[in-house]
Amino acid sequence: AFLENVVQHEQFLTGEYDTSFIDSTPELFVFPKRKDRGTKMLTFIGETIINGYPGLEQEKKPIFEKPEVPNIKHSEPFPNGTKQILDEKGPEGLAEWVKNQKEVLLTDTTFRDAHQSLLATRFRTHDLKKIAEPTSRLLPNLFSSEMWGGATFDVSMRFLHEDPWERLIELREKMPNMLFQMLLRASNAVGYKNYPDNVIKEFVEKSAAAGIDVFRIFDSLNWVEGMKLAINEVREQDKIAEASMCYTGDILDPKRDKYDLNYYKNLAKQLQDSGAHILGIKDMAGLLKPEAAYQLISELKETIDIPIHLHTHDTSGNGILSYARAVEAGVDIVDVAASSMAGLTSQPSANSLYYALKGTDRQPDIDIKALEQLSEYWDYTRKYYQGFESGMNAPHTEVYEHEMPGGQYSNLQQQAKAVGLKGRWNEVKKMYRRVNDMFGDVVKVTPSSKVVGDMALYMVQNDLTEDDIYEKGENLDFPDSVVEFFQGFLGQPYQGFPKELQQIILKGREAITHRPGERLEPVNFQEVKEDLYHKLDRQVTSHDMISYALYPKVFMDFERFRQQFGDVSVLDTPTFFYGLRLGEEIEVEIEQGKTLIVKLISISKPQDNGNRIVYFELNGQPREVIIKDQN
Ligand code: 3PY
Ligand code: ZN
Repeated sequence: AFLENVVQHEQFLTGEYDTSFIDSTPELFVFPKRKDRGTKMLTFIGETIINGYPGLEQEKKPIFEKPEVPNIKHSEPFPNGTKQILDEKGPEGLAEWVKNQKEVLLTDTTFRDAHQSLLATRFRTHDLKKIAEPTSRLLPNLFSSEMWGGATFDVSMRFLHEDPWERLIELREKMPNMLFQMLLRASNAVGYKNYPDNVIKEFVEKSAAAGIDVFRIFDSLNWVEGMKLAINEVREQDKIAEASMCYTGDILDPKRDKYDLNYYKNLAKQLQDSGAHILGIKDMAGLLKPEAAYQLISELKETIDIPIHLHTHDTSGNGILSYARAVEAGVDIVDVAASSMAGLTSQPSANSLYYALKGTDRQPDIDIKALEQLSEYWDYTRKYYQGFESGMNAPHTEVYEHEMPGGQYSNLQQQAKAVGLKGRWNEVKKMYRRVNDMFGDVVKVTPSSKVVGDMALYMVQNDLTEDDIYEKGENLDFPDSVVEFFQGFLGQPYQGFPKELQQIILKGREAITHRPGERLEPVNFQEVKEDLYHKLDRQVTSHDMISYALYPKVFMDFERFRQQFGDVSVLDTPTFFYGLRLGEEIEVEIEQGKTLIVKLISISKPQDNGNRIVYFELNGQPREVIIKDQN
């Protein structure tokens, strides 16, 4: 194995080596572990058959119809799209181009926010990959595809056991003409807390290099101070900084005067002055009512010069009308999803908007037939993920009351289930709003929304009322996220923290008012690299280092999972979630041109120690794995 390593080493191959080569090249001593990908995969499938996929209740594998992928000619050159405009004209040139378009432009969120908001972010790369190239070829006029960031980074490692960077790189290859957009939580990157400045910079730099063009940057408290570093770094990379303000409250309600029209106008000006190429309006819960959308966009058009990109969630059912009014007021770009992945907690439907604007000169310029075909693919594929549906199946105007972000709804519901509050979801929603008011009416979006959610769960779980908090607060152990929020570790809320509650929660701990990232110890990436090299016993990429810096435990668990079960991203989704039926046979392409044929033959009864033997055929040969039955 040593000799093999030497003769395959790229430095050896280039001929540029001398006698110190062996001493200075420690990786020559890292030998590939005996890789038996077949056994690893069978162990994972066996595990799923016997013990199920965590979080899915249904045990029997449903029969799914196979989604149809639209026919495209792979050999033809890709039509040019917005990616080519950015590469040619740069971010300012692109922003100018956007302003000059008559029709409203569309961002397709199906690859990210739509499934984050409908299916707890569970869409796998396997299913995204299949529709990537057709989308790119059939809808080249889209402004962008939002396909990364937000919760996808964490969830892909934690629950899907796949590498988020691989998703980005693989999709990039299949969609060379389209701007790739990600959601960046400013100083919280794609996590739930502030990170040191150098982590944010490194993350932006590597995401840009791997293919992200448009960075939608927001701060969970609309604290511009917390966004400047990310905006600057995106500009540094010559990519598009879409600095965003989160919409909360109701500008039409004179009683909700904390966040009035002037608040948003000032914020928009500050973001433009901070270097935004585009202004994002992030209506993460879908609170922007149609008339409010009209007023807000009209006023902002008078206030700033950069294009305006509006994002909403259709929870209330008013999304299309809000967009239609925003379009009338001159919004430049809106976020939509393929119809079968649209509506409710997701974005409004692209297909519906197309028809809603018929007869106006701002109707989007897209191929509606193609869009319908693509929607059909998503429709069938969505069924694979039915176990993660939130159960909401009609418009839900109570969102105007609880104000919960679309991306949080299905996740918090899962969390509530996990802590034994399955039958008390209504109480949790009501408490969510009460906590918001106790906290001084805060912007609720990841991670501030998680803090509000954690507090609501904590109060319902412990049967605590608002009065209890003020009366018995000294003796209560508040969730860590709540304590840290009141310490200022997520930044500063507009008009500050409510002082009395802050004291009760902090119990003498100090609160900061500076930007957390600037005083956090920078991560020493060289050390991380060496540390990981020893832990993983393999070459460490810059992507590994960032994943580890952001999510050390999740990343290490993911690595251990991969060592135990191999790369499970190659499995089809029904098998990934449900395993195999007796007698079922599947083909798994483990790498290009290399396919395994797996068939489930039988399953033994549990032995005294709880172990069961699962009998397979792998490429026609009998194979068995032993799985501990956890039921
Ligand atoms: C995220 O931060 O993931 C969101 O989608 C917030 O709306
Ligand atoms: Zn959203």
